[in-house]
Amino acid sequence: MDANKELDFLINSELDTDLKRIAEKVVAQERITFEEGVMLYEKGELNYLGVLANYIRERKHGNRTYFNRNFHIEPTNVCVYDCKFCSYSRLIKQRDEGWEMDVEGMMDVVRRYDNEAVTEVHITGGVVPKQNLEFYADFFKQCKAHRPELHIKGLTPVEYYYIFKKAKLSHYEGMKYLKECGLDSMPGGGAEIFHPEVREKIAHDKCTAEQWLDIHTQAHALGMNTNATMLYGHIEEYWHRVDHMERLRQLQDKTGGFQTFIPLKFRNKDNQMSDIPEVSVIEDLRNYAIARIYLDNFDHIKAYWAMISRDTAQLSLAYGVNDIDGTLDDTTKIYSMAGAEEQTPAMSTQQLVELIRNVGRHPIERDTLYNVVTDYKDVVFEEDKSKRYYALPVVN
Ligand code: V47
Ligand code: SF4
Repeated sequence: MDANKELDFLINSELDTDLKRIAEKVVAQERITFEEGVMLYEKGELNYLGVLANYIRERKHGNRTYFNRNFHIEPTNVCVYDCKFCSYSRLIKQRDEGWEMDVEGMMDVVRRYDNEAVTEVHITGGVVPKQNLEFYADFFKQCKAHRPELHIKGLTPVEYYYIFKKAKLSHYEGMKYLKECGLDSMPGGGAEIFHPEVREKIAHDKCTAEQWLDIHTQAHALGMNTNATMLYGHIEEYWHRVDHMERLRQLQDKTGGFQTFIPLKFRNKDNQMSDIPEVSVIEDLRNYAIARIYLDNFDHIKAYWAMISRDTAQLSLAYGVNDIDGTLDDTTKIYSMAGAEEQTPAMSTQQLVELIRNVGRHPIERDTLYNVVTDYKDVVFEEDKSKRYYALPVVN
């Protein structure tokens, strides 16, 4: 059944009147309210949410599903902050258990990819005093001088708030300076849950929601695109998730600078919240679907495969997701240290293409800004001509 027919079927079925009203709004492309967002979490069953989210996804993107070729640099895992969910960082007093790169060390990582067709370096990690404004300015300049076309998606408001304050620069001045040094865009980390009721319990000492949102606002004013995340499935209630998305939706209405929303599932290994059980895959899929429905002004919803596993990433493509992130090449430890299934996260282009094709979607390699690098719809990999493992026909 196609997405339109599925939705007609749903609306004409014996649905709860509130849920039917939301389905009608989705068809009419009307925005749902905060209360309706909470209602979706409380009453929306997986199949209902999947039909709505997939309808929106196919309306926006058809079957097109994006990935990129990227690698990460995590300049340090030592951190002045103490987020309760973080399995990755070591406090300054335990810094001998961690790593702290210098600019040359970061450039060594960049040079490792000199002969590979990567398009993006994603930089994120802990916060330490010596990795200050000039440290990153120096790295961005060297990186651009070495490989101008490599897109630098670097740091989050957590790092920026700290380094701009030390450098006595406003958020706008700091972002402008680093943009001039070569910064291209900002990943979505550090958002966690915005509402202070939760934020003060899980991330009490880092930037506030207002500071996070302001730094993104300044980046957008400078013409940069950025992403946004939400760390879900711990102590927050459903309405905190809707509040989080509401703040993003409002900022997006003003600036239009967000590209992608990335829900991040709380993983509970080796952190100060390890007693909290992880949510189920069903809840992950419901959450992707509600994000797709609620964030009507975000083009892309990403399932970060390194964090939720390849299988769930595949499933998510039927629940509103249209992007699964990139090759990674085992350059990030944030999730493996928190207990993710992928202990050495790396996928080749071919593996990503097959993962997407195997659920009948249309794989496209993108750059960070969603320009098409290679459309894999009809590409046959040499070594695979004899194999027939595509479960579903790939359509547009
Ligand atoms: O802000 C830390 C999260 C984020 C845990 O923009 C955890 O393309 C779950 O933001 N369980 C950093 N999550 C990663 C990030 C990201 C990842 C992929 C793509 C993009 C993008 C951004 O990781 C942190 C925090 O929310 N995190 N520890 C944990 N135990
Ligand atoms: Fe530091 Fe980021 Fe870990 Fe928080 S989540 S402790 S800011 S590395």
